Amino acid sequence: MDEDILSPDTIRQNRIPPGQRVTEKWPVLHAGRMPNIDITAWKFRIFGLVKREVEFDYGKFMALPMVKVYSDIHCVTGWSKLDNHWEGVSVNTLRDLADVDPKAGYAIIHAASDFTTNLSLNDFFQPDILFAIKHNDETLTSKHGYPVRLVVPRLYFWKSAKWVTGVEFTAEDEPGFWESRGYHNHGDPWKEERYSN
Ligand SMILES: Nc1nc2c(c(=O)[nH]1)N[C@H]1C(S)=C(S)[C@@H](COP(=O)(O)O)O[C@H]1N2
Ligand SMILES: [Mo]
Repeated sequence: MDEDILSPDTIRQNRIPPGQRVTEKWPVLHAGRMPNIDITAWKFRIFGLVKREVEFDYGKFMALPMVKVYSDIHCVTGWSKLDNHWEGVSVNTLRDLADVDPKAGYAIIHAASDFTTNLSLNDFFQPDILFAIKHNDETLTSKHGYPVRLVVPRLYFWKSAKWVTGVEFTAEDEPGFWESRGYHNHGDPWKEERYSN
C-alpha cells in the first residue's frame, strides 16, 4: 500500500472555509433517486480524447493499484466533515493507462442516471484526487456512492460524483448537472465559489 497522501487543506492552521460549519455526521445528498447498481454489469470507462480507450469491470477495477488519501469535505450547503480516510484508484493511474491526448483540457465525470460533473485537467490531475472504493476502512455504502465515487477534496463536494461510470476527456468544458443548475463552474470553498451569477 502506498503512503497516505495528505490533502493540503488538512495541514492548514484553520481548516474551516468561510461560511462552513463542522459536522461529525455524514449527510447524504443527491439529485433524484439512488440508483440500483448491478455489480455484475457495472463498467468504468475512460473515453474521449485518449490514445487508448479503457474499460474495467468490477474485478478489474478492484485489481488496480490503490492509494490512501486523507482529506476534508466541504459541502456547498454549509457542512464540512473533517478527517476522512479514503482508499481507491489515483487519477494518475488512470491517466497512464488511457494515455490522455495533449489536446484534452477537461475531464467530464459520468455517473449513474446521467449525472455529470466537469473539472479542468489542472483541477483533476492532483495527487489527492481519487476514485474511492472505501471510506474510513469500510467499503462505500450505496448511499455514499458504492461501488466507486470520485473524491475532489479541494472543491465543494458536489464535484465528488457518486456511482461513477466513467471519465470522458474533452477539449471543451461541459458544465455538469449542478454546474448547469446554478452552482459555480469551479467551486473553490476557500473563495466561496458557491453559485454562478
Ligand atoms: N451521482 C451523483 N453524485 C453526486 C450528486 C448527485 O446528485 N449524483 N450530488 C453531489 C452533491 S451535491 C453532494 S453534496 C455529494 C454528497 O455526497 P454524500 O451523499 O456522500 O455526502 O455528492 C455529490 N455527488
Ligand atoms: Mo451538495
